Amino acid sequence: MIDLYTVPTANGQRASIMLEEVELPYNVHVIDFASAGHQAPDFLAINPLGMAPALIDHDGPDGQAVNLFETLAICYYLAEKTGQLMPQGGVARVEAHKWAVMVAADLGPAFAGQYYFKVQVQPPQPYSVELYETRAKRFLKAMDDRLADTEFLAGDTYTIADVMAYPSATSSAGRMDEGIAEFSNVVRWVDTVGNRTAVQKVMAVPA
Ligand SMILES: N[C@@H](CCC(=O)N[C@@H](CS)C(=O)NCC(=O)O)C(=O)O
Repeated sequence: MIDLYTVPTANGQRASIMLEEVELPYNVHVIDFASAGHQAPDFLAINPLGMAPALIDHDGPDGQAVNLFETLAICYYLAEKTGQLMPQGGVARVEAHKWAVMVAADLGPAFAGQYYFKVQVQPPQPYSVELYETRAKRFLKAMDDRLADTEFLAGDTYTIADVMAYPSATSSAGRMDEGIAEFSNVVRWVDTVGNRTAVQKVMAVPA
């Protein structure tokens, strides 16, 4: 059994979509940020960074329990554990790595900055919002160009790269005034990915 510790944000959605896709049973524990649940000693024992999502797999390698944090590490782990959503070799595997890391290292952090200066800080800081939204759009443009040539980010098949990117292109990009309208290939891909049962189940949970 897996225990998932999460919040209904883009990062939480990535972990939940991955768990739904690979069809492993899991319990959900929502971290209460308002009461600093992410800084509580019992949660820091699972994720010493004090961030959600995190999980415990009580049936990890060699039957031992393992704790995991960092959304991308969670996706890689579940892909390896189940043999799903990560091509075993070839160009598609390289592409899946590349685009999944792009979300974790570039697109996700750009939207995290945008969220901080547009939603969390009062009053919002337009200069900083523009800085982060300009960065996010640069990365969305790269995705758009890629998706002009391929159905999914890694190529012909749906992979962890799509799981990582979908919440950014929907939940996070929804905070931009024009959304993703200018990225027509991303719009087409959002439609395709958004029709998956696992994705619909997760995205129905209010964020
Ligand atoms: N790089 C981390 C980022 C996780 C993250 O920023 N989580 C937010 C919630 S969406 C959080 O826990 N923030 C609390 C904090 O930074 O103190 C990941 O990919 O899991």
